[in-house]
Amino acid sequence: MKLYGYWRSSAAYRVRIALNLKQLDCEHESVHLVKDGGQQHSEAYKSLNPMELVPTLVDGDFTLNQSMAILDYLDAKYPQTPLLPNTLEDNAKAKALAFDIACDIHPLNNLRVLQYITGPLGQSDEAKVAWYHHWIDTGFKSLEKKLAVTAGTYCYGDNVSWADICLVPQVYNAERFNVDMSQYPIIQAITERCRALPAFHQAAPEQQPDAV
Ligand SMILES: N[C@@H](CCC(=O)N[C@@H](CS)C(=O)NCC(=O)O)C(=O)O
Repeated sequence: MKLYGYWRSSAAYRVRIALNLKQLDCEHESVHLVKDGGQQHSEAYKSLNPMELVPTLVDGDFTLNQSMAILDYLDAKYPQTPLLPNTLEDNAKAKALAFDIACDIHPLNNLRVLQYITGPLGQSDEAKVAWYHHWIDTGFKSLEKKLAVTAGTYCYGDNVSWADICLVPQVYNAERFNVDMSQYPIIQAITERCRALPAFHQAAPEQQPDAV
């Protein structure tokens, strides 16, 4: 298997955590999201993933984008260390937490969105940072309320799930933008417990060979 990703990409970070939890061997190919105007826009990468976003997983002759679809694929193909609870309701609830982050928080603060704010929309860096903080705070405040009900050791009970796999990269991203994480004590505590696990630690951006 080969994963096209980038050290700082939250979505690629999710897949790296899942690969580590399942102890799967995978080659990593860096797609630099800033260099050369963004290598995700190169013809070579576009032929692999027309969405021009990372990650993309290649498994033999099978190519797949979308980190959550990749998690689903890995969970189905390699069922060791399941990444979701197995009862219907718990499974759906853990997925909903993951989608709160992956669908409703992450896309608003993606690189191309922030670049559009300061580029074509002509807004200042201060406005971009205000946008970032607003959407993180909106998302994390709501998430904190949900986690007060669902969390055990991790986001949903005492087993790592997709929710944790989405949470830790989102927190890493928020820290880069100097969000004060002490405002969200449950998120902060879960993140610390996840970071203590080797699968999360080894997937961290600063552990990647393309980290600068
Ligand atoms: N929903 C997609 C999101 C992918 C995504 O937004 N990737 C970001 C990095 S986290 C990216 O490639 N950004 C490049 C850009 O914005 O130009 C997924 O989960 O895979």
